[in-house]
Amino acid sequence: MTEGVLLKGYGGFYYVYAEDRVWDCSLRGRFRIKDQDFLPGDRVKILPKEDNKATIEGVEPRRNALTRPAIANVDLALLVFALTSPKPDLNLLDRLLIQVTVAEIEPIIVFTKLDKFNETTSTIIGFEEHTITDVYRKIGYTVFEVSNETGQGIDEVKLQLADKVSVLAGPSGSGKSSLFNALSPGKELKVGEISTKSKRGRHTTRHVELMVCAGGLVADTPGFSSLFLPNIKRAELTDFFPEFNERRQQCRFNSCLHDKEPDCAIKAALESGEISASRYEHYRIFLQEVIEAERRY
Ligand SMILES: Nc1nc2c(ncn2[C@@H]2O[C@H](COP(=O)(O)OP(=O)(O)OP(=O)(O)O)[C@@H](O)[C@H]2O)c(=O)[nH]1
Ligand SMILES: [Mg+2]
Ligand SMILES: [Zn+2]
Repeated sequence: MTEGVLLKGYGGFYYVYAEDRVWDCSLRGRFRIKDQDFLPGDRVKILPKEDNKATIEGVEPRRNALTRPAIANVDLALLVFALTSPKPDLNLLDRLLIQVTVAEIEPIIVFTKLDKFNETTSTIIGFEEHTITDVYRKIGYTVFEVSNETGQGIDEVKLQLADKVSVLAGPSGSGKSSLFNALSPGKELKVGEISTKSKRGRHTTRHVELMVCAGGLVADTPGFSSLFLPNIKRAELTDFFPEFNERRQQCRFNSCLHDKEPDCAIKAALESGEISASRYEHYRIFLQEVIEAERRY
């Protein structure tokens, strides 16, 4: 028996990476698990047969799992957003940061399309930050700016991936498949070029699939534009905003939710420009969502 990682599975066919190769697997007869009960990233036990064929004999409990994108046992999440177009949806980025942190997955933010980005035309975000990269670096997140076209910044991202299971997540058109191609020359995934002749639409990614890339396994995934917050309590929300968390001791009230309370250190930091307006706005939106979800239970 050999241990491996499920790369993808559909229609009764499973592809498992083990011993530096990909095995075509089927489920063992008595091992009755529906397709949707497996996720890419699942650790499975396989019994090799002839050639590269094998049967799946068992599956290990998951260390973590995401629903959007659907994948298990992830070490690293690359949150991919374009600097230019589509305009980066920072509400979605802040949601993704919460989702992966709850799942105990390390996030890395990758801003793409650096070749199209021109700082003089970009919006000034706060007093101290001039770009969204500044905002997230100041909080303490690891942020890369890359061009999938020119290759600028790609090597730095590549260094993060060895011996890990990583997932690319973000909105449609942000450049996830293009980033995968830039990280893994030779393996050309289809990207969203619109064919001007046929106008038959874009090559948008439809499946989650792990692939061997830069010394690790990386999953390209379909883009999405909305995401529910995970099940957290109102008092816990600050835990997922590191720049709020480090200041909360200075709020007058221990139970301060940094909303309408007086003498709030978070609101003071917002006014002095130390906390970004977009981060605070998203905190307020998420707070309302969390409170409404609490009421429903
Ligand atoms: N100029 C420039 N264009 C890029 C860059 N990255 C991606 N693109 C273009 O942006 C478009 C969308 O790229 P994709 O890689 O298909 O985006 P995606 O995130 O995989 O989209 P979905 O599969 O729909 O989720 C394509 O036309 C790419 O050529 C970049 O760094 N610079
Ligand atoms: Mg894609
Ligand atoms: Zn407060």
